[in-house]
Amino acid sequence: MNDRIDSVEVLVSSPVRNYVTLRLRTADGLVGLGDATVNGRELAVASYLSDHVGPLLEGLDPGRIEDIWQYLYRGAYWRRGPITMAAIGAVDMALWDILGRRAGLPVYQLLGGRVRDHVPSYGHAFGWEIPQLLDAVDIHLARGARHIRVQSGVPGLDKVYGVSKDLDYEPAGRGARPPEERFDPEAYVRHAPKVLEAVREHAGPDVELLHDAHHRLTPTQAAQLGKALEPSRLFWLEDVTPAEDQEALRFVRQHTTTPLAIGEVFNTIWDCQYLIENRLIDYIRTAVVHAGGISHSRKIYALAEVHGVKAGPHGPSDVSPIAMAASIHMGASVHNWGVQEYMGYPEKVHDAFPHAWSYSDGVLQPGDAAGLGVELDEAVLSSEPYTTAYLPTARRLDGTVLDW
Ligand code: EZ4
Ligand code: CO
Repeated sequence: MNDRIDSVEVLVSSPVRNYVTLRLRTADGLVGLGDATVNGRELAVASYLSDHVGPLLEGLDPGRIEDIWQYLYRGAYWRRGPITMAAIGAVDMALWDILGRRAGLPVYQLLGGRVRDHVPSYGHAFGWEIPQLLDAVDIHLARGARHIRVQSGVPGLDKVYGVSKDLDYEPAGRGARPPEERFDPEAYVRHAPKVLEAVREHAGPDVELLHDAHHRLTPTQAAQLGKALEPSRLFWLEDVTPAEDQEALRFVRQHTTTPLAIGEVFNTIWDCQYLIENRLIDYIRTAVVHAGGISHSRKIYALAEVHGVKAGPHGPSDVSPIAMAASIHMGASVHNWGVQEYMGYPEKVHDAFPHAWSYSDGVLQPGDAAGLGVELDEAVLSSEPYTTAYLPTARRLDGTVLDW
């Protein structure tokens, strides 16, 4: 018996970006934190938690982590999907946090202990023009990074995913409607190989290069791009096609040896199963927050391990430092780990979520604090109120909606 959950709080806050945070307390005074942020749908998951999940949790034994997961997942008729799974994910993270604090051990220790000295990560280098991009790559290299994601502009376009004309890149815009962008996949497919070739030439053979196509291509375009990028030897090419049509990846795979990564919008092991079992991808990108927390992510990684697929979790700045902590603890203890995306956070976000995990020289460390090792500074957290913010909507040059 591990006491009882006696308080469930959902905090919606906006230190630069919008975050949904779950805080559980036990009757004997322990606190557990979970991240439930779903970018652009924050209030939906906050309602799911406070209206539907919170009342179920009160009085339960927080040590029954797997049982509570099954209760919230199988016990509800309507299930799967990003809102449900982020809510369950937040509860699961908070329960592992409580267990760690109760035991006086970091979560990675509860997961079986370290299997590596540090957790490899990659950051984002971008430049609208190639010379700016090469300067950005140099900054990452000087920091000691071994993995770098590179994104650039496309001639003739004003806005392109992953890059801006100034040095700041923040995809989500405040306002009642998403900002709109015009995109030309054909021009992008023609241009991207030149960009990656210039980066490879500049950075030399040793560094690992990653690139994100953000669900914008047809299967044929994706295959052509993968082939054209082979001389640049990518670590991975991410999200080449919209993930619903999983058979498309088989076609892409038949035509290129460029490694493929996908899954940042997947929510359950069943979303990943076909691609993993058929070995159609090299890296599975589910984020611990959006795929049901630590308990469920472990199962996804275990399925991946059997099929030679590695973890490469999503880690933009809208995955809060709590979910980042959970991911780093998994990265320290999961054998088939590839690399953790680490976009980084504005200073205010680090201040709002003081954390034991750390980043330096291109790698992450979980730290040795008990639990997930993240606290809340509520004054900073609530210093900016939530306002609606959305990732952009993309349209083709003729106005047809394109996948963001
Ligand atoms: O577009 O952060 O790999 N990273 C990404 C991100 C996403 C947004 C959505 O959460 O694709 O930049
Ligand atoms: Co991505």
